[in-house]
Amino acid sequence: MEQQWWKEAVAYEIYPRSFNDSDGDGIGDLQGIIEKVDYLDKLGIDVVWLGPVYQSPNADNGYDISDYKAIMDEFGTLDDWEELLDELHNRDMKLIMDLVVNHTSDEHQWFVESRSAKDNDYRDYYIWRSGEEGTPPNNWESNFGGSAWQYDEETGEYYLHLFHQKQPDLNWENPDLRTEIYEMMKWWLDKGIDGFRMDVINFISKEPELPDDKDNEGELPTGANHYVDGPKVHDYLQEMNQEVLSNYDILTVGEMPFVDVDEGVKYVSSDRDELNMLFHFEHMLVDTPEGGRWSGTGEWKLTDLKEIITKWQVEMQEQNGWNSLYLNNHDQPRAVSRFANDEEYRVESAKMLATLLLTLRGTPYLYQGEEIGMTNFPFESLEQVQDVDTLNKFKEEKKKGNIDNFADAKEIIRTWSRDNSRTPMQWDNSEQAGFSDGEPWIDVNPNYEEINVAANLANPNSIFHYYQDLIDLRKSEDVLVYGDYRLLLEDSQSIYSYLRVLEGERVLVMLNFSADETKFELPQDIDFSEQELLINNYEVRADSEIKEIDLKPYEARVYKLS
Ligand code: TEU
Repeated sequence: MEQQWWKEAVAYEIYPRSFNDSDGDGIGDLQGIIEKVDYLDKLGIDVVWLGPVYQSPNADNGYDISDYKAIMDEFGTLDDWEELLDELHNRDMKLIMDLVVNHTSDEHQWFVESRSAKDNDYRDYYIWRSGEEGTPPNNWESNFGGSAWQYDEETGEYYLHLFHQKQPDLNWENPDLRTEIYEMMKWWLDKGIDGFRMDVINFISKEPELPDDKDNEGELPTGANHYVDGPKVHDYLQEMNQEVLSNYDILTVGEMPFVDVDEGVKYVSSDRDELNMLFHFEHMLVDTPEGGRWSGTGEWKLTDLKEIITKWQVEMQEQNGWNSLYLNNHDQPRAVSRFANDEEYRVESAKMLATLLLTLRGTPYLYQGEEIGMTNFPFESLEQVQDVDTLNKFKEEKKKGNIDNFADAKEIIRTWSRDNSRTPMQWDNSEQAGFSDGEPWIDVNPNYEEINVAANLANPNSIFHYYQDLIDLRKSEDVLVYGDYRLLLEDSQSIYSYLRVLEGERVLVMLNFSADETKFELPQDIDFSEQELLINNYEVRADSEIKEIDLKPYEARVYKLS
């Protein structure tokens, strides 16, 4: 297995709007991030993935970009950004930027031109189709609900938007557009950034006929079959690699909703020269009801989660690919609320999930607040919801007559809203959790007095310190980076256990996903004469042997076997 810095790195996602506000306007900003660089260094982070900070009217919090080469006013200036890059590099940390090139804002100059006339030079930068007002060109649905088409009176045609109507999709068939994007990427790379996280990059190639979707599956938005991993996506990424990526020593990670493992390995197999790794969503669908997120709250089985993770672990290792690992991000509920226990066993179970994240094969990505066990938000009214996805779908469901008011949607919003992970980072127990001296753009979680960074730093047994120890451990044990993964106890509904194996070195991981004490029985064929406890989330107990142990609720242990 080829060694690469990006395989050994631990990454941390910052959602800039919610991280730290330095100027009291209630919105996180670049100077706010700079204030916290030492904090990230202390945690042991190697790579910061910075959510979009480009100029944007914020229909989707920066994922609608109106100028790729300017910084959003609310976040600061290009000088602030340069300072952040320097501060990270001075501490041997790297910076990867969000690259959002499936769509732009409708306020981007290209789109302003494009919509102005059918014969405008930029017309073909976007996807226009003729149609009578009221009958969209096909039945595709936006990922945020409603039709994926917006009628534009100026020229009497429709444009495609797979997300918000203020996010028109770019037409990657157009070579001039591709050249402009590559040029923009080089502009940032030449400033010294260390890579890109590529937003919905597996959506950029649409089937050119844009056919109606006749066999839509429940969880996918209608139309997805005709643009997820579309016909030319690998050609485009190989071209991008050739033109741009291969000229730099960088980390590239593609965000790829709905990708499956067979397609997934194609994007990242080392001999195909596309990307280094990808974010798939299969484990994010494990608890999604058949009819999609708005049809219910999430039930899931550990055996399903293990099956999904195992499939990706094994395929990537067999096909020369590399995984990225994550349990939450700015679009997902908080991991501890979703996959563990955010009440009685919040601390123990957050540590247990951390153990999973840091001992699987792949590059781990923490999401801000995960390292202190931040939880979902207890929404009480629609006024507390800021997320355009939630608000749009609420409107659509109401139109369909499925819901009437907030109370009908409360449990769904509490379970799924993207805002769960977008509430301000909880720095201390002062007002607004130390996030801002002003009124935050989104409410602070009321549990900030208990759950915050200051309290975590003061307590040697905190979740923060456990992450710190795990990150150190991962860096000191090659087997945790490069070792093969082998699942144990496949059928257990409460225990997730696996081995990592590298040239005779073996690490054994045991994770109790249940709130009950659970018996762990080591399979007979695993022989060893000695074991060394590397890390665990309860007080160390003097167990005479590990062939059979009663694991406490959410207990996690990692052993080295010899
Ligand atoms: O996300 C793509 C995407 O499909 C998710 O937003 C999806 O809605 C979510 O996982 C719920 O299932 C990316 C960005 O991460 C997101 O913030 C943007 O809104 C979206 O693209 C459009 O740029």
